[in-house]
Amino acid sequence: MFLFRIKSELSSLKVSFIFFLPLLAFLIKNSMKNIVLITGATSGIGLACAKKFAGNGHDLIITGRRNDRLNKISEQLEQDHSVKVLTLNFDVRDNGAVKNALTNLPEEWSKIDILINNAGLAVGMSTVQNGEIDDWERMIDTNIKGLLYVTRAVLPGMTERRKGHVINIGSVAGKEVYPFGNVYCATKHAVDALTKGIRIDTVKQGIKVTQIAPGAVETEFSVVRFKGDENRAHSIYKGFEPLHPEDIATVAYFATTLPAHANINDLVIMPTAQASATILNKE
Ligand code: NDP
Ligand code: 8X3
Repeated sequence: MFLFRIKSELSSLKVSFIFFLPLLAFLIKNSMKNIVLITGATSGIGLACAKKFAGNGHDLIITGRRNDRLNKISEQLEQDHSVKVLTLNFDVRDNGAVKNALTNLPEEWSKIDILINNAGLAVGMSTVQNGEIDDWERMIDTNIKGLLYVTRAVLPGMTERRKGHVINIGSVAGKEVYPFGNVYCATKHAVDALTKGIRIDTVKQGIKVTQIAPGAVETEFSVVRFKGDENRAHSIYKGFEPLHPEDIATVAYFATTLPAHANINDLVIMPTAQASATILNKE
């Protein structure tokens, strides 16, 4: 009789275990779910980050100017990873559009945990004496002012909740200056400085602020820099294996998995074949 009772209690425990386990797993997974805002997620590093974070179960807000791409990417990510994706179509250079999109978010999207400031570009390569003013303005407005506009819109929510992680995509160009890189290098040096400044400004609220500074990554970056000249763009990556955008996504994701007390301040990542901005072991 006693044995029978133990047996039946064990089997009911087994039933409730089987019943509750998936529920428990669901609750744990949801409590660890973050809302990750990635700017410039329509290609390259931003897109790779979107895939990485979605693949790890996080909900995403993805932004960019090419709305057709945003819609396709969001559909695919929701289908592949059962996460929620919100697309926001704006130009980071337009502070009105940035504010409108990011300060009027639906309640369920308003608590952004991780901001990846990735949208950016280089346009042209020339000396300052021969430089195109319009190219300079595009770089300065996107890489510096755009990053600031987005951060200004998102950061108050993080500091209020005393929780958040800002990851700025800098560059080796923010660590060194190379020939014909002048203005692009200046914008990435600004990202380097702003990363340090934002960390100082939010240290009391416990906000994590990280810069990831990559060397050569094969994306649409050089096609944009050389204004659509695909041959010139592809020639940049010939003779060595460049980084893949997924490599940057891997380290960005890793930075977000450290415990609350640990932060990566600055991470420089280059292809193994690259020793500095200008020294490459090309075959
Ligand atoms: P891509 O050209 O592939 O991606 C750039 C992304 O930025 C696109 O999604 C683009 O979206 C977005 N973007 C550009 N301008 C704007 C704008 N005005 N408003 C909104 N979104 C914008 O290049 P990468 O992935 O390589 O570049 C991502 C970041 O990485 C940049 O900050 C770049 O400086 C940095 N970086 C790149 C390296 C490389 O070697 N590739 C190395 C080091 C750093 P859309 O056109 O749809 O608006
Ligand atoms: C992109 C890498 O070396 O072209 O930031 O500046 S580099």
